[in-house]
Amino acid sequence: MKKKVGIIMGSDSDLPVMRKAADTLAAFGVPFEVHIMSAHRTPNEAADFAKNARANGFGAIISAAGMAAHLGGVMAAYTTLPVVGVPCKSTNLDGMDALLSTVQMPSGIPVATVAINGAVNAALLCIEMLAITDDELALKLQAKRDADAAKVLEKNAAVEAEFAAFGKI
Ligand code: RP5
Repeated sequence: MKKKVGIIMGSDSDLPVMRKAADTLAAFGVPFEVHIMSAHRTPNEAADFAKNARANGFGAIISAAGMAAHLGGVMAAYTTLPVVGVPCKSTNLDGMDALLSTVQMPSGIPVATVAINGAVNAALLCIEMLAITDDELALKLQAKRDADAAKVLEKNAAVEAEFAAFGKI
């Protein structure tokens, strides 16, 4: 059976950012669940989810939180599944608070931290982890890379054509 990805966010205010992770997983046909679980408002639910995640068929967890963002660290403390942290941008410090809170984990309990609001990369990283043992998923990842590269090559051709004359002045 395919492994699921858990998208866990500290608040519904993180959902506009994290929808992109859900969309990315859906586009790759990766099963996922989305939950609001807060490390400080609903710590028991967050811990229970992480403790049981492996037995419940998850292969990786995305944790998204803003401000003093300790959700990733808490999830990682309760599971040996890989946890990918998304620092969410909030009002006062532009997400730097969440970035440092998420990325600066002490040795022993890793949280693989992506960019501020980096929901798409968080999903892609989880897909890459699942693709280690799923050749079909690996092919889909390569196809996306190829399609993205083709778009850049197309844009480059258009820009080069637009400015070609200036090289002959
Ligand atoms: C964090 O505090 C959440 O992850 C959210 O990013 C931030 C603010 O939460 P709300 O006050 O909007 O619920 O726990």
